[in-house]
Amino acid sequence: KPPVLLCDYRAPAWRVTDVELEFDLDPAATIVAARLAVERDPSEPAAPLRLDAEQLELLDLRVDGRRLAPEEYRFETDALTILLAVPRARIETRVRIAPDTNTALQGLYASGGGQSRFLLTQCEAEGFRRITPFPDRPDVLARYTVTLRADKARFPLLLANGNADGAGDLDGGRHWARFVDPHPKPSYLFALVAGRLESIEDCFVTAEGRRVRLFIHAEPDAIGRCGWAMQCLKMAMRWDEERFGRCYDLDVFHIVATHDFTMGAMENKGLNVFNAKYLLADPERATDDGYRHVLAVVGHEYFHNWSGNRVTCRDWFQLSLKEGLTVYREQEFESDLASRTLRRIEDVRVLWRAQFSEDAGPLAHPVRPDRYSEINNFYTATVYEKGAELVRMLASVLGRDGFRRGLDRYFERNDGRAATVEDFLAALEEANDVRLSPWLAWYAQAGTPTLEASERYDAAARCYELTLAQHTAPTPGQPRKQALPIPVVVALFDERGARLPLRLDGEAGTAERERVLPLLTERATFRFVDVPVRPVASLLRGYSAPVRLRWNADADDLAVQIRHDDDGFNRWFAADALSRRLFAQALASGAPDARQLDVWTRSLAQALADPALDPALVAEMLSIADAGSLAEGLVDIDPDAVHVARARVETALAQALAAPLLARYGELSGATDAQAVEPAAQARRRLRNACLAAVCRADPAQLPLAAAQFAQARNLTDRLGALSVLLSAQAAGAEEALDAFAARHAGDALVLDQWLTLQAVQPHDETVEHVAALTAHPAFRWTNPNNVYALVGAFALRNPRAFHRADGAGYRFVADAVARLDTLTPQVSARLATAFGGWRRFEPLRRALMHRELQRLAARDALSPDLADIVGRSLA
Ligand code: HT7
Ligand code: ZN
Repeated sequence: KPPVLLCDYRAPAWRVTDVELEFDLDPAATIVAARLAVERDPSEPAAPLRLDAEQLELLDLRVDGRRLAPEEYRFETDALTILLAVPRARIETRVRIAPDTNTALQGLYASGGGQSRFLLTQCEAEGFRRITPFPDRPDVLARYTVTLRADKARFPLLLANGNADGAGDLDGGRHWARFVDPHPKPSYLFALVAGRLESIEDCFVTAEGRRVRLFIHAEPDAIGRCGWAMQCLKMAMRWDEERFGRCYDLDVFHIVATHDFTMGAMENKGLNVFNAKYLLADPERATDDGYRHVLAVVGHEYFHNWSGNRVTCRDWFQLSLKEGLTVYREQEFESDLASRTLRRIEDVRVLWRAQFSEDAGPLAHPVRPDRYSEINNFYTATVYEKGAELVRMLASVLGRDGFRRGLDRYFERNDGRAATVEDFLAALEEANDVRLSPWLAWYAQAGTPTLEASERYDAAARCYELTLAQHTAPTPGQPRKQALPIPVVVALFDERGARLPLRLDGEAGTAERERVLPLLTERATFRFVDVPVRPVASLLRGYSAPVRLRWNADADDLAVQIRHDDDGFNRWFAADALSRRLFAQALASGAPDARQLDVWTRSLAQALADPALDPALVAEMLSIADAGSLAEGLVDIDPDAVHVARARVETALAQALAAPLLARYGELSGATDAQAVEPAAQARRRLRNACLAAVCRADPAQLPLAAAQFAQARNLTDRLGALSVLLSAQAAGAEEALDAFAARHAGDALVLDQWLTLQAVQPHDETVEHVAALTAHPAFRWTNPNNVYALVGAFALRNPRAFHRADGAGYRFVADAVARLDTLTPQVSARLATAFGGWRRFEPLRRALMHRELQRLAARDALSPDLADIVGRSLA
């Protein structure tokens, strides 16, 4: 189908003010009756009423009570168009849909099995049109009243958005429930759930005095694992009040868990639906990362109540307006409640791995794309992660209070409206009396800017000059790039880590510990005066802009930063920069430079020995970037060579630090908090597992330590950490450990997904055959997106060595999986196909093999629009 263009946006010709929906729920055949109050925009006197409609069987159609004759409407594969001469009307439709056979997981579908099979919806982005004919676009906001009817024994729980407005019994063992949502909303926020679920309840009193009933609903075997999520929800509600002044606005808030979901969760008004993976947690069955993800995702969906629901997007081009802003709010939430430094490191790792590589390939697009063929393919790292970085930059430029003022203005101005990026910037501008229009270029321009830094110190003049230059390489459809505003946060230190003044030539002194250098043009030189000694510059502190920093800093200077920088993120950033340099040397000449290797390992030895340093930060410093991230920016990539060079650097570190790593492992093993989940306990486990991995890498004779940890583990983090070491070393007993793990966790889908992933990411020659065999395991179903991502997704996107096996077996396996999934869940198939997106950056043999698989996919009959879009753009 032809792409949708941002420049073609037109306000809707018809508005819907009120919607009444009645559902007769049945998994095989559900009847949906809709009554829409529609009003014509007076400036569109000739426009017919176009209602999106997909996969619906139309049973009845009336306007103002009169059944329409065939010549008065058109019912096509994607729309119901009605020719209306009046300025307003009441449209009534009745359609039939089949939730049971809906494996696309968009619209109304069924989840779970047996007794607890239940019905639920997923409408973002364009799923509502698979439920009822409707102008399914985010700028049509309406008030909804929803009545659900179903068999009471099979579906005792009935839920829809908003406050409950009556319920009762019906003949034939059926019952009904009605819900009224007082807040006008776009159709993508509609939701219903019906089934036999169990519930936990709590309560929250908002700062405005509203008493809100909180519920989490899950299948019977899962309800016992929802306590942590409930705590997270209450923390999120309080935090949004305190940090951003945002209160909840209904009398009830529901969360429902499902194992059948294509994404993480969905922020439907007052009725969030969660992938069980991001809701369930207990010490036996969730890792520390799992606990933190629940905190982050529960927060994220809750924060959407304002950034997305109360103020929504005018069109899908503005997706980052809600997603980038909400990811930023989620990041701040976790940073305030747990470790700011750790969250920042993790976010930057994701940005580099997922977003920079997206920006470097054929799927590159701006944070606000200007065209799309299939909107589902734009829920990307660029829209989410880079979008959050843009909000972060704006927040740093305006300062904490200024940003809060601006955001208050944005919510106040746009409450109940569908807004644009321009509305967001205008509110920030007005509240702070600044000009932010240059920032629009960040939203419109794809590609990762490279920031080149060079320095010169003049001892006689006590002057330090820092020159910054930016450049962005062309991306598809954008051959020429403009300079962007880049806030570069800097601090200067002497070689013992004491701060040096930050006075720029011509300025009065400043006592600030760091300052922002605004790079607004292609190149600028900043001249610091009164600098008594050659400084060590700490650049881009806290990762103040999403750029690729090119700076040939002296290795000893990086060591000073690793030891002394008071920005934890930049300590890690310096360690990471040094490890990347060693990797590049190993790749180019077979071995890292001995002196720089020594500088690096000695700095990390000091970090390891420092009892005052957060163990989680030390663990991150010891964990060098994954192969995908290291290869980012390379051309003619040979994945085997990348693997070998990375392994050399990793082994060199492990061997140099073998004794202190073993000692620290021993110290941390004495901890008595195996089941504690607070950040300090998690940090200790993180470091302990990093030490174990390195110790066993340095000396396989230490593998019994891993076997012992596996046998004695009292939490999932330690058990999986040990199993991972045994598998990657292909240790004797690894197979038995795998089997023991599967037996212990039999029947627990989420834990078995981690078991599948652990096997899928092993960089061994035979992994592809092993993964293919695992698709026949009872724990794996092709129709379950969590299973598919855990096994096939992990293999394709997180195991470059095996995916890129030189005989092309990895590519064939993934392309076959993509083809198979396309007939089931196109969204998942399209996402997996992005594994081929970087094909042009590989050495000729791999390039040809990947290209062939893309062509094989392109040649298939009846590709879904989702997959056709990814394959088409990848080949263009
Ligand atoms: N806003 C939600 C997006 C989402 C989604 C999009 C397309 C297809 C299925 C989906 N499930 C959820 C998730 C979020 O960012 O909060
Ligand atoms: Zn979101």
